[in-house]
Amino acid sequence: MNKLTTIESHFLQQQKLYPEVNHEVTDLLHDVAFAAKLVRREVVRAGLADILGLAGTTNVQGEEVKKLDLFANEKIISAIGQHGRFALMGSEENDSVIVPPKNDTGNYVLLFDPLDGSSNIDVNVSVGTIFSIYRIKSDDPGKASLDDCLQKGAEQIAAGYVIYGSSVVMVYTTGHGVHGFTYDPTIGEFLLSHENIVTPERGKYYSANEGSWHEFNEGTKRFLDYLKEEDKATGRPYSTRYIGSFVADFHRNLLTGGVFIYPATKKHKNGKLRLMYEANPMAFICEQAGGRATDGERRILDIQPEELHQRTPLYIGSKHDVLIAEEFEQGKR
Ligand code: AHM
Ligand code: MG
Repeated sequence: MNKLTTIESHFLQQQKLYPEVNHEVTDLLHDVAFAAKLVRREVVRAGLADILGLAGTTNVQGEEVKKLDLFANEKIISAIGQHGRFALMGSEENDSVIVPPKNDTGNYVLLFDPLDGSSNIDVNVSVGTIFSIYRIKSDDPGKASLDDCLQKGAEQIAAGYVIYGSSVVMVYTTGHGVHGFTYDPTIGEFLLSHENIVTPERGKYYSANEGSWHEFNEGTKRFLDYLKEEDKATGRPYSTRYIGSFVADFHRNLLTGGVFIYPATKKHKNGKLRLMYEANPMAFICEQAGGRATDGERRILDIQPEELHQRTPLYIGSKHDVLIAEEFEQGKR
């Protein structure tokens, strides 16, 4: 039988191998994995909301039923915030930075999207939690400010996501490869299932919301047309796969190879996805797995953020495919 590796023992292995992955960092990751278990517990029961009480109403026990994304947000803030390891937190669900209790002891900042793709929950489609960790710039956690949150993605010390799908998988990186763990509900542990994920150099899938065709610019349209042309030498046509849940689309493309695009459109002039909560953590993971992530011109991880909820166009996935997307976006093809 294979030796089982829990996520906690994997964190400790990383701690032994890499000096910058110190016990503070592994404690933070441990907190995130724990919070993910709490969110999972509710997500897998989402279909029961109709029976136990619709969101916004009271359930049979007379308790108020919260919308799952708000529930996930509150759980993550309370489960992680209470340990005093983070000076500040930022969530896609909160307009401004969150100051956790005991914030004067934490040297780190946590940015997260508690339940990405939450509009898919009612139809039983996979959703996910995405997170990103930075070290504060000053030596005094009590003085941490918005500036400590607005760091370039290249400064992340760890990032990851949890996908609540047919199984629950947590994927993370500390800058030393990308590792995936599948949750075993019988023992309540995430177990190593995808060691050192390497994404294919070139994929066979593309993921884009082509319903927005008339809102795309000419470069995006030409790129999508190119992917659909037949050319055996370059493996075209590619197949379309679009779930509309970023974590799920990203996770599939990471494992099988492919390119996900959410470009600037007439409706979403700066793209739809958030730089700090979605693009940066996934770009860090993607690059660590050998892929590429840009806004069509710039490396995502090099963008200096100006505000917490900033949006960005996003081209992410297999290196070769993202490079071609950029050439179309830049009018070179
Ligand atoms: P949300 O933050 O409102 O959940 O939106 C993010 C989601 C992503 O999960 C997904 O990639 C994208 O929106 C889909 O957008 P669209 O429906 O425009 O294709
Ligand atoms: Mg989101």
